[in-house]
Amino acid sequence: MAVKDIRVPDIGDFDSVEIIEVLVAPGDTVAAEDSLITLESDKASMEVPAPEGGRIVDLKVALGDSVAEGDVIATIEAGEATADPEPPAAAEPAAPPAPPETAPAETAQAEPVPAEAAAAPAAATSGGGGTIEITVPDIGDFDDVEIIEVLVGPGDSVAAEDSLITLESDKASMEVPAPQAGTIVEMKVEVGGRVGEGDVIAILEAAAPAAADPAPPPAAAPPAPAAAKPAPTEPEAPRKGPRTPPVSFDASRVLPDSVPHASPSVRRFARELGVDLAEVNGTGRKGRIVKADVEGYVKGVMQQARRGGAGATQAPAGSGLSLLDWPKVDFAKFGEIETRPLSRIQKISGANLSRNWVMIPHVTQHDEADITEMEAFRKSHSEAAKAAGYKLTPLAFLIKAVVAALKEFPTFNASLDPESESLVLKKYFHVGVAVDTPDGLVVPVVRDCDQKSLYELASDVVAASIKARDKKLSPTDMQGGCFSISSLGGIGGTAFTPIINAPEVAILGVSRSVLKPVWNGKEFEPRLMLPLSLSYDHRVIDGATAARFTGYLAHVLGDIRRLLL
Ligand code: CAO
Repeated sequence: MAVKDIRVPDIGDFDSVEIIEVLVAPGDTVAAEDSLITLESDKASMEVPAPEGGRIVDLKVALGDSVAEGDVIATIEAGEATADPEPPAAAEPAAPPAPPETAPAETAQAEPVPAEAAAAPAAATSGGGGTIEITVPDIGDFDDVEIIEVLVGPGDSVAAEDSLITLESDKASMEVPAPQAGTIVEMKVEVGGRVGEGDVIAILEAAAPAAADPAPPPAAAPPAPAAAKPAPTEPEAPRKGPRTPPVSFDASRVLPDSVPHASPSVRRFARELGVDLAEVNGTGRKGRIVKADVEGYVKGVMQQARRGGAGATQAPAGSGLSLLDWPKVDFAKFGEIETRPLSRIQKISGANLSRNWVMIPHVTQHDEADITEMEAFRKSHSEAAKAAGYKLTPLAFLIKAVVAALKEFPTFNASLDPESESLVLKKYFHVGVAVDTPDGLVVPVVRDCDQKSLYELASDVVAASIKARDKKLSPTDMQGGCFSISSLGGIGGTAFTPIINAPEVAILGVSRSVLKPVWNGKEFEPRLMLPLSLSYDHRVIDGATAARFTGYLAHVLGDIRRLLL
């Protein structure tokens, strides 16, 4: 079977365009019109299709190469169904428009049309004033192309050559630039509409020509390649080159930052998957988005949704609910600064805290417990505790009370399992205690709290906090927790919102106890009140259960004899 060369077809008057994607490899079988490579300039991209079906024998180009019309990009062994020999370069590539019969390619090569003239969209003044109709210029032999982006709106000021809309066909995308500077008065098209050469896309109030403005006024402009609604039979006198290829193989123009660079096939692929390209990071050259970037984005979203469990959802693209990039600020511009690197603990706990805050729907229930009697009991035993070598603080009582509450409300001693979409209920009682260290926050776990005395719990907390501050905690010391307590009681405050320590489903924040006048039915009595702040995962626990949980905690802390029941 004959092996034929596949050549770059007529791509207009551009003789060096970069290959940004190679879509096939030797040995691949392709059908006629399958894309083989993607070419891209600053303003347009196009795919070069196979002129016929067959097997790719050899690739003659590589990613990053520059090619021009007639260059061999591959050799193909034509398949049986496509034995009809046809010159490869003439095989109607969908992307670059073929030159009209009146403008042979040789002429084009010899006398290229200046990019400015060739690429400029048609503009026609109406009534000789400053208002101009901007029309779709010569876009080759495409007469019904979809508008995929409208980049400006009424009232926007544009400079000459600023992109106004983006058109996309099956194989190419192209932008239509402003023929001159001015203010957009009206847009005549919208996303999803279809246009052909000569269609009016916008009305522009032309800016008064400045001395330095290189754009000549419309009347003095050289005849545009496509005047507004040109009669197809009229000769285009000054133009000798080919029909202008997709508006713009003009390297002088730059895409606005908001428009992601991607080939038409990648744009189509993203659209099919409902991916907003503005949210995808491009890893291709100059930040271009390639197919693998879109795949990676989708994979990331799926993994995130799975990790977040049954209730996790992804903010729909364009909803304004997705996370923005972190603001980059040059603080030194505003005054003196000092830069201090984050500690290892801060980096690790920061990542965990932000994941937990973003992925868990937190609600915080506030309550207070009357610990007047509990404190009297604690104080009466504090000397004995000190003599035994540890400190008996309210925290040991809180751990005891939490264990009792976890037994009463088992859904608080649980974790979500996103894989099986179920709740794992634990029969053990390991309580994490948040410890503030100079390097950051850590949460060692006190194990089997249901089997320990107050003294043992107090002793374990002291041992864990010493270990934490001496940086001696091992990863296992911080694993296996069922529920956490964050006590700021020794420091101060009236209430706060602790962040749940995933995969736990709740955390108790404790603030400083305060002596308050409490009405006992007959009179106000001074009582020592302990503020409780319970954050819970609303996917697992509802508000009524949370209120009962803190009520129960207050109940047992109000009379610690209940802990014996
Ligand atoms: N109300 C009033 N006083 C309280 C109290 C409360 N709720 N809790 C503790 N105190 C008292 C203690 O009795 C002790 O008083 P004395 O010195 O007179 O005996 C003093 O405050 C200091 O207590 P402590 O902080 O040394 O001990 P603790 O058992 O209460 O806490 C620990 C231990 C490790 C939890 C604590 O040192 C710590 O690191 N807390 C910070 C936790 C944190 O940063 N949480 C925020 C995380 S963000 O979610």
